Amino acid sequence: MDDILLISEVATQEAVFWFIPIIAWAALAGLGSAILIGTITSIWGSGDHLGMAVLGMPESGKTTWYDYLLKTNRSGMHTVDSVEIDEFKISFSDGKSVIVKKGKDIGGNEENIRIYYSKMIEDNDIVLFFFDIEKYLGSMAYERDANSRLDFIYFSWKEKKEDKDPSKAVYLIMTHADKVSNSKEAIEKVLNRMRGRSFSAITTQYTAINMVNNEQLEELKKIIFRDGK
Ligand SMILES: Nc1nc2c(ncn2[C@@H]2O[C@H](COP(=O)(O)OP(=O)(O)OP(=O)(O)O)[C@@H](O)[C@H]2O)c(=O)[nH]1
Ligand SMILES: [Mg+2]
Repeated sequence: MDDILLISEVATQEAVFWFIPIIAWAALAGLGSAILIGTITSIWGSGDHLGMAVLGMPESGKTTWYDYLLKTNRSGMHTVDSVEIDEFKISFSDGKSVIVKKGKDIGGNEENIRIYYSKMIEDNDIVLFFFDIEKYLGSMAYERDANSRLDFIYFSWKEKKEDKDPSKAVYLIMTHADKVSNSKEAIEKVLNRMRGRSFSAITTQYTAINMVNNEQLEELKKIIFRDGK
């Protein structure tokens, strides 16, 4: 995998500054496997309560993400319907913390779109949309399915949260980055395919990640939950 961090051209000045420490950290750590990052910026201050909607495709790493945050071990077992997740606290070594509100780990099956998406979007502050980058690039049916879910997310957000900018709240988590030979190219291909779509406004915050690599998970955790200022 590449050892570069990809910063989107649309990054704001502030976001670029925020990424400098991450790049330096990755360089220092000599990570040959640093995750690729778009303009993901954390907007959370210490002690904030955050509502996180974890949505996405089947077998895309949603439960793996919760497993990492909660130190549980449920991934790989197809989440049936949904599992309630109690409020939990994420603490960092410098004493800062974020409280993640009570939520749900839902299965990626299609029926769950109708059952849960709308309400979860309404109830939460951020949406993490998980999909397998290798499958997105390799299967038209998968690409179409992921796109229609993103379309649904974008329009639900606009409808329920008119005043809040979805481009700052939705994160594309492109998993299985270890399955593609060149993550940077793969991410560009995905973004190119998404450009011009109705939901393109929610494609500015993205990352490609190998979800079975704890260093990368830790990096993503910091990016999403840490106050970047
Ligand atoms: N190699 C690799 N495996 C991954 C990655 N992300 C998830 N997996 C594996 O993919 C399988 C499915 O992961 P889950 O976290 O259970 O997926 P999910 O999105 O919760 O799936 P459903 O609950 O069925 O919708 C597990 O065996 C994970 O270890 C990744 O980035 N790379
Ligand atoms: Mg699951």
